[in-house]
Amino acid sequence: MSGPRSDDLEQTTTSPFPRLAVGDRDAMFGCFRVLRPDGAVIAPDPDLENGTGVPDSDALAMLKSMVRQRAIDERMLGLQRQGRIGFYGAATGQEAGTIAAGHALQLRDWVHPALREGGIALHRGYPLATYLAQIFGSAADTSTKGRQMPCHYGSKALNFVTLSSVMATQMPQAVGTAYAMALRHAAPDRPLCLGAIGDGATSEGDFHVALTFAGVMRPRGLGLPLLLYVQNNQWAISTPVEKQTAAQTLAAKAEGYGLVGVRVDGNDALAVLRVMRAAAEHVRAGGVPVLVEALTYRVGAHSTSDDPSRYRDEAVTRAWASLDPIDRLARYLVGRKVLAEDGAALLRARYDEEVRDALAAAEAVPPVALRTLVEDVYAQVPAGLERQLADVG
Ligand SMILES: Cc1ncc(C[n+]2csc(CCOP(=O)(O)OP(=O)(O)O)c2C)c(N)n1
Ligand SMILES: [Mg+2]
Repeated sequence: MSGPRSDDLEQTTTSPFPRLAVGDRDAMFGCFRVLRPDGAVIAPDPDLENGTGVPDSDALAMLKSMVRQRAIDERMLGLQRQGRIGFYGAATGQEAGTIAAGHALQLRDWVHPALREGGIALHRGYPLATYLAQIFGSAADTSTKGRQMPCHYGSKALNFVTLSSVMATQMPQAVGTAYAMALRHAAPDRPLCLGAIGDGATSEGDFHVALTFAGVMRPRGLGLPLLLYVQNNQWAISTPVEKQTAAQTLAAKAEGYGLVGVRVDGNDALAVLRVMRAAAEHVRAGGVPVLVEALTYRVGAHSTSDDPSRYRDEAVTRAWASLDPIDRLARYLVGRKVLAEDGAALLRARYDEEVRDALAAAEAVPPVALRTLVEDVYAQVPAGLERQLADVG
């Protein structure tokens, strides 16, 4: 495990489908990127809007959701430490990889998330009150009725499918959803499905099953409208990515299954958006599914049940934290005069207030009713269970 190297920061390519990096394993930035960490555009393209191909309205919308997500995540970590919630998995440092991937989608598209993609649901309009209710498992938890761990959001209206805790199970499910879209809709403008996964879960059998099916299922002779999205934050709890694979990159795995693989700087929202939009257009039209690896770093703990200082060098973490995706995008927008110097701080203050108010309301909602334990399971609740419910009042 090594930190980011300054000479690598200059590496770039202007193609949204770059050749995969085949250099040494330390060439961590052998991937598509648009912005330098200071927010400057690496290679402005005169043929593209703003030289980046990203309209200011898109960049600003992403920044807002990224700042909001960090405000929510930091508050949730604090709540867990106070014993007010049981568990939380934050996306701190991965906000670009999460929000920009979501921003590239349309509302008719489907999402099968992993642990850190709740921000995509929020970005699609999932109410903060419902998000908090799911975390509390309160009576207002319309997603999962208090039956799931926190961070297992779901919304039928938003085509956002509840995560199963068992790692990688969402990937074959995502292939199935994409297959359904291919059967129901005609190219070149089909709804697509995004299946998200972490680096560690790429070692699970389900990931490989999903890639096999993603390649060989070709209804009507076309590829599935499927984007497989790996947020490579370089850790799976205490296991580093080097222990998950001997491949040069995770994107490289795509080739062996007949898919397209792309590696992108996951801390660069503009780069992620560009790659995901290009990939989305490609798969809507019937091209082979695309596996996108977003290279980032888990700057925080795996979850509230983890202490990373016990197994990794936090100097590396600090180096990655200095490549903060929010700072990078905010500096770019300040440079474009779309955002004031203190714009990101003002947004943060606004979202802190929103979270505080939403939290006060969410904590006032009672827990999910005990009777819901047997609902949705039996047409006729067995007498023994009715007696038990009566016993506990
Ligand atoms: C099949 C299975 N094994 C183990 C776990 C416990 N577990 C939960 S998350 C996780 C690590 C996930 O790492 P990664 O896929 O890199 O995602 P990240 O948490 O880094 O976003 C593990 C081992 C699980 N949920 N399911
Ligand atoms: Mg990981």
